Order: sequence, then structure tokens, then C-alpha cells
Amino acid sequence: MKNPSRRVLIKGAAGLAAVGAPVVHAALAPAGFVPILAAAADISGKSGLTLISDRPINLETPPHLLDDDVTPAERFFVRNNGLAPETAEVSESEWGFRIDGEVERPLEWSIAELQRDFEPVTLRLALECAGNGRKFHRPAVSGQQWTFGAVGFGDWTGVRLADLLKKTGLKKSAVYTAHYGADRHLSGGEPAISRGVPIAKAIEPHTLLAWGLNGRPLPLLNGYPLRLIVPGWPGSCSQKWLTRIWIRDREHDGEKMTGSDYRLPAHPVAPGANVPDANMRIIESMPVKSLITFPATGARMRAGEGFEIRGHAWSGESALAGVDISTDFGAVWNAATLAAAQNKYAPRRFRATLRLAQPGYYEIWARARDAAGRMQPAATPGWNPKGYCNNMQHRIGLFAA
Ligand SMILES: Nc1nc2c(c(=O)[nH]1)N[C@H]1C(S)=C(S)[C@@H](COP(=O)(O)O)O[C@H]1N2
Ligand SMILES: [Mo]
Repeated sequence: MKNPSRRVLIKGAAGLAAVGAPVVHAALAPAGFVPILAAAADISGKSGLTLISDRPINLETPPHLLDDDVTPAERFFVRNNGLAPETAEVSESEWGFRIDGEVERPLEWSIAELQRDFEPVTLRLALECAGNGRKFHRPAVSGQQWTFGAVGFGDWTGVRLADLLKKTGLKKSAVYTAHYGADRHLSGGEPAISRGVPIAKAIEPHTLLAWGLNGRPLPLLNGYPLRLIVPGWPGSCSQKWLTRIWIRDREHDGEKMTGSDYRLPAHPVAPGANVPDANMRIIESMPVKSLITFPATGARMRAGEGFEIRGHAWSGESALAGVDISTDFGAVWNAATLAAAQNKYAPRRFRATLRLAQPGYYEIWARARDAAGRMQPAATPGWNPKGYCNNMQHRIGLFAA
């Protein structure tokens, strides 16, 4: 692959313009340079996202830009572990996907065959990176410093992986999946990431091979032309640019499956502790979480007048039970209204009417609860070596005048 990072580091001038202020030394910036504070990073069809890193490309969505029922493709966050394929390398008509390993019949399909031979389904599903919120862990942990926006809510169209596995058949020895995509490790040929899930999760009817997001083909940076969507589990299970699923007779040990990658300590540890690999467990279900998407933090409201606050709430394997809102640093909580769940893993809109009685500064906090009685904590929970699963409450600051 020739100079792979060039494709996304385009529009140098546009990138510099995106910071919203004159760039004093713009003439000295390297060609194609994307400023780290590009609040409106303009990278290959994305807009308004915050650049977390430029090699590989990682972009998060500010919470107030997640205020649509489904996240528009240009605002859908991007988590790349390696170098995304070039446009020229991803042709929908030439794409092949195969399933092999512990199956009765290894099979390969084109996208057209997937669309023709299986029942297409569209599901509204949340996709969240397990590292979302990593930035708030203390002591700090290395890795992409996500705040709140490594999450998106899409209407995903594709076919059930279970339906494909009915065609291939599964041998009794089938235990785990192993996912492969067409992107490359930063340092060369090997996969940047290859994760898998137990067979039970693979055949769960919400686990999809998706070619569509919100009724359009997937954006290139989100896995065009084919990706997995494994809802309720770390986003890393949802392989992009999917070319192969290898059915294995044991837990997969691919890139980012072992050590402390996408694993949590089996038992709570002191912040900063050294945790032996043997004491780490694979993250399966993601924790219950919510995000306030309107108003934007810093907004000015009229004192004494009612206004709507709204957001999204979602959960992993345990159903969402409710969302509460506080305007007084958590002293009093009131239940928000939750929209009906479209499916087991669908994000749900919450809404509440608030009134800020006196002029001044307020903080609005939101906390979601799940059916197992777990609730979002006020502060970052459970320090862990790679900073996963931070589901602390989201808060916004508002001024009443
Ligand atoms: N091929 C491939 N698939 C991948 C990744 C990747 O780097 N390469 N990143 C994973 C991670 S860690 C996450 S959180 C999700 C992010 O999906 P998105 O970039 O579409 O938001 O994709 C997953 N699938
Ligand atoms: Mo991720």
C-alpha cells in the first residue's frame, strides 16, 4: 500500500480552517496537516468531529452532535487501530467474504449474494468503543483519550450472521469466532485487530453483517463495504472491512484478544495496580450508559422557563430500566421519559422538562439504570490497566439568565 495515511489527511487548508480561529503560523504547517484541536475536523466525509489521533485516524463526536435519533453518517465516530483501506481497494462488486474453520461447508459470498440469498434486516443499534471515557481514569492510562463521544446510534442494514452459519453448518468443535478485515497494522502487513466472540453471541439474532448505515452504504471509515455489528459488546468485536470469519475450536487469540487488551481485572484492583494477565477477563457486555445531547453544555437558558432536555441511553446484555436527571449535584433525581425500545439492544431517547428557577449556573446530571439494578456512577468506576468501560454519569453546565 503506498503512503496509506495520505488518503484521509486531505484538505490541509480546510483542516487548518476547521479550528475556527486564524492559525498564526499556518504558512509553516506541513502540507495536509490536521490540527489536533480541529473541532470541526473535515476528514473524508466526516464533519464536526473531534480529532483524537491522526495516525491511525480516530474521531469522536461531541455529545450535542449526537442529538438525532440516528447518528448521521458524517458524524459517526471512527475508531481505527490501523490504516484503513484506500478507496481503490474497496470495491463493493469485487468484495468477497468467507466463513471457514470448524464448519461443515466453508463458503464464500459476494455482497450481491448476501443481499440476494438472505433475509435483509435493519436494526437500530448502539455501537460504543470499550475505551470511551478512558481520558477520565486516574492514574491516566495509555491509549486513545476518548471522552464521551466514541459512541454512535445507527440503523444498520445487513443479514444475520446466524443465517450464514446455518448454511455453513457448525461442527461440534465450534467454540469461538475470529474476525478479519482488510485494514493493515501501522507497521506493516499483519492485522491491526482481530477479535472474536463465543458462538452463542455470534448466532444471537441481533449480530449482523451490515452493508448499510441509515439507508446508505457504509462510510469508508466505518467499514465499507461490509462490517460486523455485535451489539451490546465492545465496539472492537464489530470488525470493519470484513473479509473472513474463521470459526475456531478455542477462544480466539488474535490481535487485541490477549493480555490486557479489551479485558478487565477479574476482581477490583487499586488504581495504578499491576495486574497479571492471568487475572484479566475478556469484556463481554458493555455497561449501562447515557448521554445528554440537548442542550449543549454552556448553553444559556431563560430563568423560570421550561425547556426540554434530551439524550440517549443504552445498555449491554441487561435491559435499560430508566434514566434520572438531577439539577442540584445529585441531591434530587427525577425520572425522565424513555422512548419505547425498538429491539433488545436499541438505544432509547430520554426526555424531561426542566426549569431553572434562578439566574446563575446549573449542572445537569443524567444517570441510567439497567434491569439488574446497576446504575451509572457519579465518578469514573473501576480503574483498569487499559481504561475500559467508564460509564460515569454525563453532565452539562447551563446558565440561566
Ligand atoms: N477492521 C477493523 N475493524 C474494527 C476496528 C479496526 O481498527 N479495524 N476497530 C474496532 C473498534 S476498537 C471499534 S470501537 C469499532 C468502531 O467502529 P467505527 O469506527 O465504525 O465507529 O470498530 C471496530 N472494528
Ligand atoms: Mo474500540
